[in-house]
Amino acid sequence: MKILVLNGPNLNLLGTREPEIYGQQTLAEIMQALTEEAVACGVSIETQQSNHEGELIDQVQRAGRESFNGIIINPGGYTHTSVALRDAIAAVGLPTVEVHLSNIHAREEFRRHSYIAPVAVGQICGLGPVGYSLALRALISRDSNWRLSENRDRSEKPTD
Ligand code: CA2
Repeated sequence: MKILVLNGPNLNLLGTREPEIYGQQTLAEIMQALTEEAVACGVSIETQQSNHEGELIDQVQRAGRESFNGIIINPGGYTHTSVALRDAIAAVGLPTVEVHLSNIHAREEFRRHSYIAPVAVGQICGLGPVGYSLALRALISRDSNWRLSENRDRSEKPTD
């Protein structure tokens, strides 16, 4: 199983400013811990951060082309603005979990709306870095349930 983890604009600043909102850990530390967790679960993950909308869209499209099994995305500020990123996620059709460190529903009004949520399988917010870990577990559990049902369907098919 292969999962792409995407982080959007300004998340490279984590751990340097606004620790009361986003915590003390750097993005590199959070991604390192997530990678270790994935390895322990036998899952391969690739992590990317970009401050550019088009680059994030290119990464989503690549995940589709390269047969990744799912995407974890913290789209940062593009959550609240990007129809194009939403279209890319909808177009590739990979199960995608939207993650936010802060509780976007308890902040400014403009953060309450997400263009991404309707095309994601779920949204996790307000739980800090553990949100990425929960997203990973959700995708692994979804994938193994899907594989179980595929095997069941195959074994139930009548043989000639
Ligand atoms: O809570 C989240 O994870 C957000 O996606 C973070 C975005 C924000 O626009 C979303 O509404 C919610 C902002 C990321 C900016 O990160 C910074 C980290 C440190 C210092 C300054 C910005």
